[in-house]
Amino acid sequence: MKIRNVLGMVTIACLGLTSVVGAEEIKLSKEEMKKATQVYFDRCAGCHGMLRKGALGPSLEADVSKAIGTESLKYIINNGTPGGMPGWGKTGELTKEETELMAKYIQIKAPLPPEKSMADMKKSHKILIPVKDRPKAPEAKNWKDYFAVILRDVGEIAIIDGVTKKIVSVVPSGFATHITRTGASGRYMYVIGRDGKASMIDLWMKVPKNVAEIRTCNDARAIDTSKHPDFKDKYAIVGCYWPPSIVTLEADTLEPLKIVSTASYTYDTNEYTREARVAAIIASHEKPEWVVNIKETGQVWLYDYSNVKNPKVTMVEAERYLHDGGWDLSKRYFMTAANAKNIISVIDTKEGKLVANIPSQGIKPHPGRGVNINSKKYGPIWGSGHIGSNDIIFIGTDPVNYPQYAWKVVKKTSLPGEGGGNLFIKGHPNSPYIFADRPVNPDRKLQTQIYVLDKESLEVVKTIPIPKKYLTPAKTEDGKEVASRGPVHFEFNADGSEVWTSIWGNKLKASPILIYDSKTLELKSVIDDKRLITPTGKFNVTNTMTDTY
Ligand code: DHE
Repeated sequence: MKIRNVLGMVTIACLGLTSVVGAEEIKLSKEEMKKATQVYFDRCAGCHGMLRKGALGPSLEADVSKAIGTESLKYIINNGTPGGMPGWGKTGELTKEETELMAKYIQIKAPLPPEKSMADMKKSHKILIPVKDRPKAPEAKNWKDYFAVILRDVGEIAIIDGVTKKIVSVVPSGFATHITRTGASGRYMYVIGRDGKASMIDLWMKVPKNVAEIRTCNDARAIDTSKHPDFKDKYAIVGCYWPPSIVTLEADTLEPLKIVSTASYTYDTNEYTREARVAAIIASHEKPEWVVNIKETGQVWLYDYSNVKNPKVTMVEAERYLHDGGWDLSKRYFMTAANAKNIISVIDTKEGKLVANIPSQGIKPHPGRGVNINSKKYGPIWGSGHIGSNDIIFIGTDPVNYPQYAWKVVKKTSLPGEGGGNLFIKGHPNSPYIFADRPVNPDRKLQTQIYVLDKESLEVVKTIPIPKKYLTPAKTEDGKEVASRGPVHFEFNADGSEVWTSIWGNKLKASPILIYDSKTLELKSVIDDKRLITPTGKFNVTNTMTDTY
């Protein structure tokens, strides 16, 4: 495998790729390249970028990786880092051979991923059940309290009745399915896979099924719908990582209508960025607008869809690299994390401008949608956790009645123990508590607890360890025993009396959903079913359609 160092240059051969560095030559066969490209897409591209320029994770461009070297890269890929990089070897997701392969692959120049046109997209479009053949009225009583649960590693969605706790159907979706969102009326659950496959499930059916699907792009994370009263359930939007673009679709058939490229210039240094990925999208309830985070350029686009073929876009300069975020309590301000800069950007969607870039006082803020509280002391506040540190922060969001707190961190509290690893925090107006997870903290004890914060004191008042019997270990293909990661993500039922979390297990074994009373904090029920493979995100119909968190 090794040949002498020549010039430190990268050569691309037709049967594989070669990179010559220092005394080491990296050569991968065509099969190895194919495998590594897929693994990179599945596990690495989300944080480091398809072109490996970095975002949530650092740059992995070939020269950077070469400077680190194969042995150190293997160590990092296997064990992870305290900053939030998962230990892919330790968690059993990558074998020893795959770990070594990836350590080599990232020292070779990133291959350019394929582009996609409207014609490509149309080829994949399927109306599985035409609108006229769908139910005219709901066929199930509790559909507004259904939960869509992502079964990540098998690319499926479990639809679970929030009242009976029964799985009413399991529906196929895209690869490594990421999130779901509802339309304004809640009838359809829209699903996005990491492979850009969008699908829609009709929740009015007795046994909910997919009624339409389309492959919008090669890599995506976000989907939403038009929520303005005049455009209720009219359009859907997919935000793509690759090709970086916004795709607008008909909401009842997923017929594609428009593609807009987001490749653009960074807001601050004005460098051209081909990989300007679409991160969070949120629909305004008051304007015919989607609020769209363009990760690498640091712009938030206010995308007016009222003239869908000729959209208007207000490009608000915010900060890099934009990731996730959600509404404040009034649903006027979009609170979003520029996570690599440790900033929360606040966008006023009424005025169409940036209000503030607030230092988050922690490392890598990661709010999901965040959490809203109407605090006696500070008025309406919004909160976020961090991946890279144990800080939970709360920001004042009412500049009229509480101007002294507006756009300031009014409270910073710490999760117990060292390190971050929090991914999601969730609340509901009817619960006195908010709930935080920590699935990517390297410490086993900290990883497998639920953190409960009191809404008034904003302090952690309880930690709930997950009973061992729900953290069932699984055996990987190479015989290694790996334990489930801890609980990930929370969602409330429609009336806020229960909070659901799921155990993020290995794909070789099913993992349960645990349901707690949101006031007494007692474990009320457990949904344990062999179909629940890698349950991650959970989306209640009522809370998703009303943006309650
Ligand atoms: Fe997510 C939200 C991107 C990994 C579960 N995730 C988001 C959003 C983005 C994003 C941009 C906001 C969408 C929106 O609101 O429109 N996620 C990414 C990544 O790029 C990343 C870091 C790496 C990757 O390769 O994909 C990533 N995400 C994960 C996971 O590994 C999680 C934990 C498990 C999984 O199923 O994939 C995960 N992400 C989620 C969930 C949400 C989410 C559950 C929605 C939170 C909510 O409450 O609304």
